[in-house]
Amino acid sequence: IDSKMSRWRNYGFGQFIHWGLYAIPGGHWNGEYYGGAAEWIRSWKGMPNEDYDNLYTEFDPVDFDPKAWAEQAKDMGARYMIITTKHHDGFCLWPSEFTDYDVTNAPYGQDIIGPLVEAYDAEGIDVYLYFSVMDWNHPGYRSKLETAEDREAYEGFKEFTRNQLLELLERYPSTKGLWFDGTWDAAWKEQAEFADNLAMEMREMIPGLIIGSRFRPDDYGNRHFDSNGDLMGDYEQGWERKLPDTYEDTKGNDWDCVMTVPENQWGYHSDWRGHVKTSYELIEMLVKSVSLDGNFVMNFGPNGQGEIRKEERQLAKEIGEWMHKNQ
Ligand code: JFZ
Repeated sequence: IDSKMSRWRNYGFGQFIHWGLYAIPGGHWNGEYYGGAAEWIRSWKGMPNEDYDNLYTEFDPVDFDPKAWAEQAKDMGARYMIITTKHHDGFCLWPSEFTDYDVTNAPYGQDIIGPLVEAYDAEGIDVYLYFSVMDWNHPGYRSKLETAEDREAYEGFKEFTRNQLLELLERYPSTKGLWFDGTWDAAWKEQAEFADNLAMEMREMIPGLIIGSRFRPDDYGNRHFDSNGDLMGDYEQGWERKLPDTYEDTKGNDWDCVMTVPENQWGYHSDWRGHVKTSYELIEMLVKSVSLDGNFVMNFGPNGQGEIRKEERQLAKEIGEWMHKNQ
């Protein structure tokens, strides 16, 4: 057992944070309610892309308090945190040299990721970067490669993806791991060799870097294992809003389960409908995850002002009390 995975195995509990431009509309546009996941509102036909793509001009989270977030995570008992550096919309929460679509061009005008990393590092909570390969903002991005032109454009997009990932690791060298997303497209499935080389480069930059199984392309729905049945990454990212039933289901691999508080919202939605999980339900899932040698990761979706909603703060408090009582 290598030491980096013994670090992973000691987490048990983690915090996910989905934060980006989608927090501003919070699941509504022009008074209309959008019932899909709030962070997917750009793909909703009720919201014109131009409107979404201009939301960055309103990104000014004056209440963002990284120290308070990190203290809350510490009190809750989280040992690692995953932050959306860039979701599918392509908006970057760090100043990226490779696009203008980032925090520096928003009214807020400052890096979000750096202060978060610093605050969580100070609390002794490991930081993982969420990164969506799929990028709705990049002109070279394609879901499929159908023409010679597509292929050429996509080469530029691959270079951009590589640049951004290396940039993130260079800027935030205390990063412990990566949580990948948006790798299900046909175009990415052809990039196995590129992904392998890039993974090697990233591991050279940060020895011990823990990379999730969603980076390496494979068939959607079963993208975690290669043809020999081996896991394509350091841990399996397949347990999303669901838990394995038995240890056999985990195939003995390292894994994490990422979980929303309401039914399907990751980003901030101002109107949660349907069942909202209680602290008891979340604790039960945490205990089950740990009993099956996995990590349980609870999601938070701060609002457009940078505030964590009171429902989530209350759950964090209740889970924290249980953690302290039982440690
Ligand atoms: C993805 C994102 O589309 C979503 O917005 C959120 O960030 C979530 C954590 O990840 O959604 C997925 C990705 C993969 C599966 C399900 C939802 N899957 O493999 O079942």
